[in-house]
Amino acid sequence: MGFMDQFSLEGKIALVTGASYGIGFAIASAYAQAGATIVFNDIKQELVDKGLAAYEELGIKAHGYVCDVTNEAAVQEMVADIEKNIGKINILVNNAGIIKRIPMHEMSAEQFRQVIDVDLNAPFIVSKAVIPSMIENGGGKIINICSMMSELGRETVSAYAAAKGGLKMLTRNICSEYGRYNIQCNGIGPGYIETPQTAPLREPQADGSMHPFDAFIRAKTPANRWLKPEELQGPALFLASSASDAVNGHILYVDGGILAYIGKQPG
Ligand code: NAP
Ligand code: GCO
Repeated sequence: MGFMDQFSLEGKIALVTGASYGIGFAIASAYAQAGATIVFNDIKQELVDKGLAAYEELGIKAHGYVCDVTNEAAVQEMVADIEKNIGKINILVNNAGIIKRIPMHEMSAEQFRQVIDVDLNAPFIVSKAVIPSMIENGGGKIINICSMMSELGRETVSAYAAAKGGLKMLTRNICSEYGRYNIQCNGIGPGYIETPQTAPLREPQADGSMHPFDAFIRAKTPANRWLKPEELQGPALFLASSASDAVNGHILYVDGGILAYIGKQPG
């Protein structure tokens, strides 16, 4: 086996949740290029179809499922179908996520719960569904998509920060409970990435001006720019491959240095 073979995903089956587009799509596409069979889900058939077409455009024959990751019965049914018709899942990326930017004192308990449900409860549900087969299979890789908000707070994202902080600890607990079965569970903590989720903070406003957050985050990022989904592909491949078999319970921040930086001096 050559040195670089440790980064190969040949023969592996990867489930990436919420991967019709955005970060999940970028990660799944990288895994396909490394040899993995790609399975993804989305809530709506039209988005699954759109995702299948987008993968096809890259020459990737992906498998798509309509499944709401917060629905445990639906997740268990999806995983059973994958295992029956495609094979046991070797790699799980808990990527599906939502955010609601609302001042906490104006946020309803239902809105708070919705964010926790997708961003924290769902990674538990999907991980629980795939772990038994990973144990039978002699091991596996679980990668949770965390956030700057796993470490930092900011106005209007209380539910999201609570969920992503919890997801950091869920990552460490899966590592602690299942490391003995050769299951490595790590997180990726992206910085600020150009996807539909951050479009409201990044794109020109109705009056043509830029959202003040755009200048703010550029000043907080040493590279002075937003990052691209493709910049997560290398770190995600590392954590999915045998190159990271001795890495467990780690959150790999891919943030252009935000967490290390006090921020650009004004003026
Ligand atoms: P995005 O563009 O909003 O995509 C999120 C994906 O998750 C969509 O495909 C969405 O499907 C899917 N999804 C949402 N709820 C779901 C559910 N209940 N069941 C199944 N799929 C569901 O987000 P993104 O920027 O690619 O982010 C992906 C992950 O990275 C999220 O966990 C996010 O918190 C995290 N993250 C993002 C950034 C960033 O700067 N963009 C930074 C750090 C972490 P629908 O379109 O059908 O809703
Ligand atoms: C926000 C952004 C962030 C990013 C990401 C940062 O409103 O602050 O949406 O939360 O999505 O999580 O790592």
